Amino acid sequence: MVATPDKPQVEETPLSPEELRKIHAYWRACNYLAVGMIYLKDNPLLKETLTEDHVKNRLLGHWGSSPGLSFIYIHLNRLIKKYDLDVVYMAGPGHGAPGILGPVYLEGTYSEVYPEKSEDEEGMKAFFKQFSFPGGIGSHCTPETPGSIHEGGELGYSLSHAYGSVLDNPDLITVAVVGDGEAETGPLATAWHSNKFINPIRDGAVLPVLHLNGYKIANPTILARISHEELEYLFKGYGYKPYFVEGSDPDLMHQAMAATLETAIAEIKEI
Ligand SMILES: Cc1ncc(C[n+]2csc(CCOP(=O)(O)OP(=O)(O)O)c2C)c(N)n1
Repeated sequence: MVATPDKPQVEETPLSPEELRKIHAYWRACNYLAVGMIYLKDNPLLKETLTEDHVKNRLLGHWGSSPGLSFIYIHLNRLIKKYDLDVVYMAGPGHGAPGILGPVYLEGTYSEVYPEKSEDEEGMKAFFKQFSFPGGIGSHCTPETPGSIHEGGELGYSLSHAYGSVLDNPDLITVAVVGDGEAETGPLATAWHSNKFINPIRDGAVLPVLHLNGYKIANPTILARISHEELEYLFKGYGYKPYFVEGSDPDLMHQAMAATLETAIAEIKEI
């Protein structure tokens, strides 16, 4: 079946109304944190009227990448809990770090490692201000990110690192989120073939998620401009079974993502 925007390929709706409400709220909280990290150095809860003094002078970090990265993070967490999975998240669109740091802060890990970035107003202010700020952290997932083993600053290596992580690691699933801009680098374009080195018994599995948000920063990407049909055949040619999750209605997209990930994880487990 060909997927069209808002008409997902996998049509089940596995989320109960309560799960859907909670997942959507969690995602919106992540998006708030992403905007806060990119723009704010003060007034983190917007309790005061916003003034220029609250806003960073130099803005970095990709807003256009961040909601997608959090969206995938949250949906993976649901399945990690449901099936007790061992999963590594490899984030390719590196400047989308706010989309990773947001959920890492919300789940409590960030404050555990950096107690001064506590889960209250003061901690949130410090958490926002440090992002891409002199003396703080970079605008991509730097080694300071708790649990980070992939430096997102130089594009091209997320998929090779993902395949490397599952070698001789049969119970691991590494989800590599590849930016459509990153996909245009030589190392990434070649790395799709790493599936040829994987032994289904001895090694774990890599689940690549191509983040087709259409742009590499502000320029159009090739993979987002070719037809679904061409894209599907390209990835079948590389040896993958592609699924499309595409649209703009959040409720439909949460259900579509939940259903598609369930399908992909079930297929991996069967293998
Ligand atoms: C090897 C390399 N070349 C160029 C850059 C500069 N750069 C940073 S982000 C980016 C675009 C990335 O596009 P995409 O992967 O689609 O991420 P998104 O636009 O969604 O943030 C580029 C070209 C880089 N970081 N590394």
